[in-house]
Amino acid sequence: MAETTTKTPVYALTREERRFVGLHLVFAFAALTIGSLFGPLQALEHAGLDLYPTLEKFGIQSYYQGLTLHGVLNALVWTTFFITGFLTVAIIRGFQRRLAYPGLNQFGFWTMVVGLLMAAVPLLLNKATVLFTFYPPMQASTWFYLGLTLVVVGSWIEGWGFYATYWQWRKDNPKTRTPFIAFASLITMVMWQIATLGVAAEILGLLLPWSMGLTDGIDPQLSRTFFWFTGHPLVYFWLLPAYVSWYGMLPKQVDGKLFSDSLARLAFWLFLLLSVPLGFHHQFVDPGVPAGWKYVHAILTFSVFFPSLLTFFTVIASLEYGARQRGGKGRFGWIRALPWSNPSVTAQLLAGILFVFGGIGGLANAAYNVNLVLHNTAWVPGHFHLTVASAVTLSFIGISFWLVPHLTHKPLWQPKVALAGVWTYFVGMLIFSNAMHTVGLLGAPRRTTLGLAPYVPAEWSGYLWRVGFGGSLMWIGIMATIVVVAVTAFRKKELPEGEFVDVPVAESIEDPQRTPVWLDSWKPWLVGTAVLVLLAYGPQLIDQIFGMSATSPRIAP
Ligand code: HAS
Ligand code: CU
Repeated sequence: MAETTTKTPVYALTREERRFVGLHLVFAFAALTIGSLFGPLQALEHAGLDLYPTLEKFGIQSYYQGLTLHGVLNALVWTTFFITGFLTVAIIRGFQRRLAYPGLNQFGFWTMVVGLLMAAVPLLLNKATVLFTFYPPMQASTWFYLGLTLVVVGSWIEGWGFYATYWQWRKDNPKTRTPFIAFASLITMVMWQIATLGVAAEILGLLLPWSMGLTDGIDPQLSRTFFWFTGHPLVYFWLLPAYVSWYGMLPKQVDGKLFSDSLARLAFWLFLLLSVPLGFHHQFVDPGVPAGWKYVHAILTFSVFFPSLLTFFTVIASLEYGARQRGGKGRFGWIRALPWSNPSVTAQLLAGILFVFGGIGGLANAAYNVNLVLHNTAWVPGHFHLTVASAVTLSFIGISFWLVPHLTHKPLWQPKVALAGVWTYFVGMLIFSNAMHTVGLLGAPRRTTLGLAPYVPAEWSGYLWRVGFGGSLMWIGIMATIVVVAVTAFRKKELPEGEFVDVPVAESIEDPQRTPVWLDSWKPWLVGTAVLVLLAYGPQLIDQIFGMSATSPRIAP
């Protein structure tokens, strides 16, 4: 069985709310479908089979245009649309009340859509082939920057709608602990709104005027500093919604309970505190950032490792609790008692397993001297496919396996195909990411066509072949899951009259009311976050802004 149905949902979303969230998923899955098409093309190119020339008649003019579409659609669009939709469900179901201003949330969503369309045109016309990090002095069309800005602003507006809903709920429930899934969603949104101040400054202050011809040159160093102010916490904006599910929903799906409400809340507060002030770990090789500041950000990066360790412990303890309720025995034997036949659960378990490797690789990245060896090599995409393309994307796919039946009142189509899809993706990812890490250590650069390059040493070829093979398997796996989700959404068959798929909301073993008040109050954490961000970034931002040298000429595709 793929999803548990119930006769009386605790709190049901209205038809309009379901439709509204569903629209988010339509855009999210459309982006994932198109974005994923380029994955195997890049992987096969590395293996020596370059299919890009055949795409020229469809307007895709280069490997780099394909890579840009892949990164922007998968890493930016799929995630942001899925997350805003999923968090809307978590807010409504968590607070068990309607959105305070549904019109505001709708306005936010349509702003995102307009932004997406605005950015899509230059992307498809090869006028924004600047990869998903859009580093200057590569220059994209003004419409690309404007579009991205609108997507971010739209997501902020949806966030304001969440805050208003929280304030209404708080007025009615002054003494109750914030329901966990809503609480964690709010922190995710607040973190995102602080984080995106960097890219807002970069686009509005530097890139837009430059692309409009109002300024002659650009300062790549300052742009990169602004970009990574956002770019690092962006990865936690992707990760935290998966954590909302791992802590707040997955335990329920395995017949268990959240092991510790306090630890779960502490992990989310630590992410608010520590996500932003460590972007220099992406700039270890930048000559314009002094070594001392790189050191500070490296230390802070090792600190943000801890909330993920807390998560590792708490989530596995919750899973074990559930598995033992289901009759699981033995030190590790309980793992077999988890409901592996449920594709939603399996997708998230496999996401977690891959994330163990992704997390360890992250630590290697964060060590300055090791980073000098792996920076800008294939190791880095190896790392982020285990994180954003595994921990995050596989979790979102798993969530969709109950969320789409929840929204449409239709049973999941072919749970077995769904299972086969997530396992295929998992195996493909193991092969692909392992090969990318290793060939990266051997010196293979990232973001470069490799297959036909004359300098490729013979020792890379076995790994590059595995990149191609693993990447193709991943594509087959992800397509199978997308087909399952799409057929479920548009099939005729409905659930039996009076049955629903409820949002799985896990109870906690300890009563949340006993969780200390400081783990449910915003002020100390917000003040702490502001202070830490100012300390870690303030002096460098002042230095770089006052020392700005906007002299770099543009490179346009
Ligand atoms: Fe990273 C580069 C450091 C996490 C994404 N990262 C990237 C880039 C991306 C990315 C996209 O310090 C490339 C950007 C670009 O284009 O240039 N990263 C880290 C560290 C962590 C980390 C220390 N990264 C992520 C996450 C991402 C992500 C999460 C996306 C979602 N990363 C770096 C650094 C670079 C970098 C440098 C720059 C590299 C360079 O030179 O360019 C940590 O947060 C990781 C902590 C994670 C763990 C894992 C805990 C495990 C858990 C699983 C539990 C298991 C379960 C399963 C539930 C410690 C929680 C149980 C199953 C059963 C069956 C029982
Ligand atoms: Cu980072």
